[in-house]
Amino acid sequence: MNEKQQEIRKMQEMIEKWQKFLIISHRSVDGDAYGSSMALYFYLQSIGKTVEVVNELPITPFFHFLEIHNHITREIAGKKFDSIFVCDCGELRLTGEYPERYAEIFGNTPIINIDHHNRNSMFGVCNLVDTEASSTCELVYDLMENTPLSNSLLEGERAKKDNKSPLLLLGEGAGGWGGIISPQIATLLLFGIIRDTNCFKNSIHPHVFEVTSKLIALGAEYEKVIFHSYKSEKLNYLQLYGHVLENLISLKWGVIVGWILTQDIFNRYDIRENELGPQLINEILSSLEGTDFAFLVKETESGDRKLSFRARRDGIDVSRIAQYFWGGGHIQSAGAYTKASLDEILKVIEETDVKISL
Ligand SMILES: [Mn+2]
Repeated sequence: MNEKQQEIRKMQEMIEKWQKFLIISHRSVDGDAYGSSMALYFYLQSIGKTVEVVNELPITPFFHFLEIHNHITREIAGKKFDSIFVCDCGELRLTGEYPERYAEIFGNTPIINIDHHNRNSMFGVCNLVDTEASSTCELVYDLMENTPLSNSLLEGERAKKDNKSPLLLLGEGAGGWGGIISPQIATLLLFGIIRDTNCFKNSIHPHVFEVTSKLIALGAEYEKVIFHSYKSEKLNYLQLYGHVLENLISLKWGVIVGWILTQDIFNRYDIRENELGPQLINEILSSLEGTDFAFLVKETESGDRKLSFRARRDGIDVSRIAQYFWGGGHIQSAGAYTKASLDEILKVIEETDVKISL
């Protein structure tokens, strides 16, 4: 049994033993964080557990098609949990203010850590961390697939459908406590994989396609995910893209490019800062010739700055730049919140590029 299988086994024992779970992911939630958290949420409910998902920021319209907004809470004061799942988070502090604000909960409750970031501080009592995985959703799938269905669920499914039901791809035959991957859960997991791989352009290995294939067999709504991710851009967003291309900041002869979006610009295009996802920076970076590193600075409504960094070439570790601003992320994709001035931000980006020897 390898290390990953051991952690999955440990996690299964914890899920079986405990009843009340809290699920949290990073503060600035992306598709993989929502996909993995909500898939776990519906899965744990299906096996009779009590579950809450918490996030301090309201869900943005981009995620509304997933129909998960009524299932996310912001308030956990005075509540008790047997265990906390932290999804898609390299460090506990990236979940936002909850660990500090509810120190009595976070300090006294065992944490289960599921993640694929390269800098994970292994803060859980159980750490399913695989830096080779495309996404946390892929790992959540691995957990579910390797958990046998309970006999009663298995029989119930057999009674409803014939033996060829795709549900029985999972956990066939072994008596246990596991639940079923419903089409809704499959859609959430597929969404996370598609978002984190930027539609199968990054972090690709054979297992990603195996998992994707099984999720589609289980009823994941592939077309719906693609439509909402890549085929439904609003005109004002495309006009903002036009502004961004016109006002590109080029450093080091175009090896580094970036954009600064102030509240004035968001107002001009009638877009709220938190509605603009990483799509913009990903798309431009992946199509520009000769550019290895892109950054985006967004001014938030409270006047802070939200930073996103993306690298395309091996050897550039943008998570180090994010860490300077107390953020985190992957080697090629990282972010941070900061009160630093624009001058300081640009200076750090320019200086860091020397250290990473562009
Ligand atoms: Mn992720």
